[in-house]
Amino acid sequence: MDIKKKSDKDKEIPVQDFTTCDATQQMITKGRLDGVDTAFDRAANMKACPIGADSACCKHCFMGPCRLNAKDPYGKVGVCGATIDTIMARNFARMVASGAAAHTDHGMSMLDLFREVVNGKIKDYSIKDTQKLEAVAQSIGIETEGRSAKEIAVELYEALESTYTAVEGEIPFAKRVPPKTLETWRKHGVVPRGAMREIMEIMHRTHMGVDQDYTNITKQCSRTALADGWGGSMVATEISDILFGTPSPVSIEVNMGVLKEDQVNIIIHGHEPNLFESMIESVNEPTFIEAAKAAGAKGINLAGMCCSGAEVLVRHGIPHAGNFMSTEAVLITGAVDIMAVDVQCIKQGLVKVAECYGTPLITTNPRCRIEGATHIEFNDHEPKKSTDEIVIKAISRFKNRKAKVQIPQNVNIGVHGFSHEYINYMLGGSFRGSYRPLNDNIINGRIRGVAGVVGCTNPRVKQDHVHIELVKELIKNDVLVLQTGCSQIALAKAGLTTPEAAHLAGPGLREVCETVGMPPVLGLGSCVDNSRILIAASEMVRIGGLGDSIADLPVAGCAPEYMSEKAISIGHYFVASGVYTVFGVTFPIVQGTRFHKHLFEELETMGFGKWGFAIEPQEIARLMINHIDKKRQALGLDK
Ligand code: CUV
Ligand code: SF4
Repeated sequence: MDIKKKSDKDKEIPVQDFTTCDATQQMITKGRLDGVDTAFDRAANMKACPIGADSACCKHCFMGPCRLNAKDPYGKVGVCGATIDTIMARNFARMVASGAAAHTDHGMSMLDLFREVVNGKIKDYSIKDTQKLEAVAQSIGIETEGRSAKEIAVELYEALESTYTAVEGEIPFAKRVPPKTLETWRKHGVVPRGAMREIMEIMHRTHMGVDQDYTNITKQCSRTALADGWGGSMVATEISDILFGTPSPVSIEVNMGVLKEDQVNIIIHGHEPNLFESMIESVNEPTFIEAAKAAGAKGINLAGMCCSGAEVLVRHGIPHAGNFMSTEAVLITGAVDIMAVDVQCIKQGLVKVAECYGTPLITTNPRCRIEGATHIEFNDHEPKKSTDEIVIKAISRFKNRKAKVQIPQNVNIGVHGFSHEYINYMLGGSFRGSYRPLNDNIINGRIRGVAGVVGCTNPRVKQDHVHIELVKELIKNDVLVLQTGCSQIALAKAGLTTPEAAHLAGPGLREVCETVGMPPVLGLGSCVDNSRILIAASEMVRIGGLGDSIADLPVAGCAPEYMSEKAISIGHYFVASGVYTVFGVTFPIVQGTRFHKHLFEELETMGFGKWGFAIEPQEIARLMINHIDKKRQALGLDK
C-alpha cells in the first residue's frame, strides 16, 4: 500500500465538515488511517483559482491568455479587445457545448443500440416497452395504428436520428414543446437543429474573432442547451425506456451498507445503461453464482453508483451505493471486488484508491480510458463478453481479498422510479390518468408549486447538506420536489424518499401525499432523465389552468451542489425552456456585469426563464419560493 506523506501544509479538516453522509465520513476516516486521500482532501488543499472562478480569463488564442480584473471588469480588455462580457459569454458557451455534447453523445449511443436492435443485428437486447414505443412515436406524429412494433421502431429511429444530424429545421421533440414556449423560441431563433450542428456552431462562434456580442452568444447557448434537454437527453431517456422498460416505483436500498462482506461486490459507475443491463444478466448466470460460491462467497452482489446506478435503481430496483462524492469512499471499504465504469464523472483519483485496496478498476468504453485502469471493452454486439469477464475478475478478487474490509452499516430504504408516465398514472388513478389532479392541487393551493432539485455533489461544499436542507425547506413550504441524479441519492440517504416523509411536508402537500400514498420527494432517475421533468412541465401546461407556457408555471429548478459542465447545460436548457433555475456552490461569472444581468434578469423579460445563484440552502429556498409565489400571483391563484 502506498502511504502518503502528510506535509505540514496539508490541513486535516474534520470529516464532518466534508460531508453529512455518515458512511462517507467513516470511510474518509479509514482512508486517512490507510494513508489514502480523496477529492475532499485535495479540494481542501487546493484553493480554486479566483480568476477562473469568475470566468474572467480567456485562453482562446495565443495573443493571450488574457486575465481581466473581476473587481474592475470594464477597466481592461483582452489583447484582441474582447470585453469581459464577451469573454464570460464565450467561456459559458463552451461549458454548455461540452455538457450538451456529453448528454447528446450518450443519447446517440442509445440510438445506435436501438438501430441495431431494430434491424436485428443485436439480439442481446430487445424492445421491452412497446407501449412506450408507441407513445413516443405518436408524440412526434408517427402513425402507430395497425402497424407492427418493428415498423414503428424503424420510422422512430429515422426520425430521431435528426436530433443529431438535422442541418436545418427543428429537432423532432420540438413537437412536444408547449406552443407558446415554442413560439418564444422561434421568435428568438433558438429552436435547435441537430445537436452536431449546434455544438459545431458554438465552437466556431466562440473562436477568437467571431461572435463578440454576449447576447448573440447567449442565443447560441440556448439553442445548443435545448438540443441537449429536448434532444440528446430526451432521446437517451425515451430510448432507454423503450429498450429496458419505463420506471415505476420500487422500494429500494441505498447507501454503502448495500455492500456485503460475504459476497462478491460489483459496482457499476458512470452513465450509459447498456453496460449495467448486460451486467445484470451476467451476475445472474448460474455458472457464475456457482463459481462465486466455490470461491467462498454467499453470492454476487451488484450495486450502482452515480447516474448508472440511478438508471437501474429506477428501472430494476438495483441497490445504489452512493453519489459522486462517495465513489472514492466506497473503495476504501475494501469490500468492492471490482468497479467497472463507462463514461462521465469518473474521477481519475479512483485509480490510486482502487490500487491501494487491490480493487480492479475497469474501463469499458472506448471513449473513456484511464491510465492505470484495466480496459475491458464493452461492445453492444457482444455485451456479455465483457461483463462476463468482469464478473470472473471480481470473483477472483474476492477469493484473494487482502484489504481489510470495513463496511459502513448504513442502509436507507426509499421509493424511487417516478417516471413522468407513472406520475400521470398515480395522480389520475388509472392508466388513462392525467396531470389534472396535480394542476388542481396547485390551483387550490394545497401544493404551492413544483421544484426540480437535481445535480451533483461537490467537495467545495459539504456533501449532501445543501441538497437535504434545501429540499426539507421546500416541502415544508408545500412545494412538491422532483429529483434526479446525485441529488436524489442524497435525499434517499436522508430518508426523504419514503411516503412516511410526508410528515415533514407542509399541511397541504402532506394531505396530497397521504391521499395518494406518495413521498413528497419524487425520484425520477439519472441526469438525462431531467428530460422527464421537461415533459412533466409540458403536461402541466397542456392540462390547463396554469398559464400557456412553461414560463408561466409556478415551478423552479436548482442544482445546489453542482460540479460538472453537464449541469451548466442542464441549467441553461431549463432557463431557455422558461424555468427559474438557481445554482449553488459558485457561478462562473462576474456579478454586476452586463452578461450577468442578461442571464439573471433580461432572459426572463424575453419570455425565457432566468438564472439565480445562492450558496446557503435557506437562501436558495427563499429565492425559489418567492419565484413560485410570483408566478402564482401572476396566474391570479393567490389573491
Ligand atoms: Ni449524471 S453529472 S455527478 S453522475 S449528478 Fe452526479 Fe449524475 Fe452530476 Fe455526475
Ligand atoms: Fe486574449 Fe482575445 Fe485571445 Fe482571448 S481571444 S486570449 S481575450 S486576445
